[in-house]
Amino acid sequence: MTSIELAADVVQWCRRLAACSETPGETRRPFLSPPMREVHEALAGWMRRLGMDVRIDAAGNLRGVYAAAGSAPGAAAGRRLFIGSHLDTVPNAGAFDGVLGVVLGIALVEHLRGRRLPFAIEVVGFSDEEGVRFGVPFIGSRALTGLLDDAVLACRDLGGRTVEDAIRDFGLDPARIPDAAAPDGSLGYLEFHIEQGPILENLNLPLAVVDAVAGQTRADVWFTGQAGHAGTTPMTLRRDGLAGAAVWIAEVEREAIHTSGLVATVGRVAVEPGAANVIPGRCELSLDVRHAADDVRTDAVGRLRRAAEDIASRRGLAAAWQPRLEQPSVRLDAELSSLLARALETAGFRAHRMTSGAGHDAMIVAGRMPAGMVFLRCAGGISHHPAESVREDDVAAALEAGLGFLNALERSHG
Ligand code: HGY
Ligand code: MN
Ligand code: MN
Repeated sequence: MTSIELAADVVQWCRRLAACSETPGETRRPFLSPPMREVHEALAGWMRRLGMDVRIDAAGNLRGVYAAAGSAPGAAAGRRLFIGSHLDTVPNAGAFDGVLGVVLGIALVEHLRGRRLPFAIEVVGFSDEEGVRFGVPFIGSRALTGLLDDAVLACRDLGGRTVEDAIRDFGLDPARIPDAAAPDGSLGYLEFHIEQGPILENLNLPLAVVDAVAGQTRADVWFTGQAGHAGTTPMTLRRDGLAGAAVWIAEVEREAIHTSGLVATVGRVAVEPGAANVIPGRCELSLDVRHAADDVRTDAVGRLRRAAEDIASRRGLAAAWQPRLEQPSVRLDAELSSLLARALETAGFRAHRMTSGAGHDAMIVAGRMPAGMVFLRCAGGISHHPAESVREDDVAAALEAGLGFLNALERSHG
């Protein structure tokens, strides 16, 4: 198949897998949810047809190994290149965030047309990057890097199940999590991902090489006051948890607008008891703060935490703060990124270099092996939304650049 024919296949695969969802009519596929099994079965079938050894590791990651030249398929070859991304999604997701990187990895193996390289290729579909079900992201890539610890395994979802329970519920054995770690001496990790922003579209470029991934802080914040009758309680005697939270949300937005390069989001609000004629006694919020420079981000988070306490004390409320994630910004591997940039240019594409505002598994895997990323343009920069889409010619560009990258790696490791 030509790269444009294979690209059409890739887009079709992503759109087909988008139907694997907990919710009919939208794409919603959290960590180890039933539709994840459908995705595993569909992709495993394609991988096996390409002669790959396929398994699901104890963290629910889909793992397919395309053996190196001169070694029997299935041989445990330490030297391998990982290519992958995540298979979980946010609620009401698009069809390409995460999945595209896994499908492109398998398509690149198909693009080799049976040719074996001096290193194995392991395509990995991570079980959780978004953190939607347990409030803690990167469960799959933490397992690959040996960082899936008891604190994460003990996190509970809204139904009270822990991560460990969910692994067992899926038919996996948490005791085998150490076997999920990448072997020492891995060559590196490559992640293709949609940009999830408007830069490439504005530059009219199909691809970019990602130099760094912005750090992020995630936390849950509570404002607790006193529920009461909406009709009989004078305004001066209220301790309204939601009203206090609303003042703080406006402060979160003001802080981000006035701090250059900072983005801050309150994406989830839960009000108790949640009835129209009851003054809200309690309000729980999520906070997500990102910046390329860690000190700018942590200073801003500190100011927002103090603001929550000040607002609460002025209103007779109690403020509580539960950190969920402190992820420093990560510079990706310079050598791998240069090799990727040369592969893009050899394939005829300008190698724009950029920082990612979105978090990615590459920022976790970078702690264990050299990691690199290639962004693909996405229409309108839209993501985390059903309107998410990529162009087939940009996917073909990624395949051509990816094949060039593999050939360059073959020359340097032949
Ligand atoms: O939230 C993020 O940055 C990514 O989409 N998980
Ligand atoms: Mn995402
Ligand atoms: Mn993603």
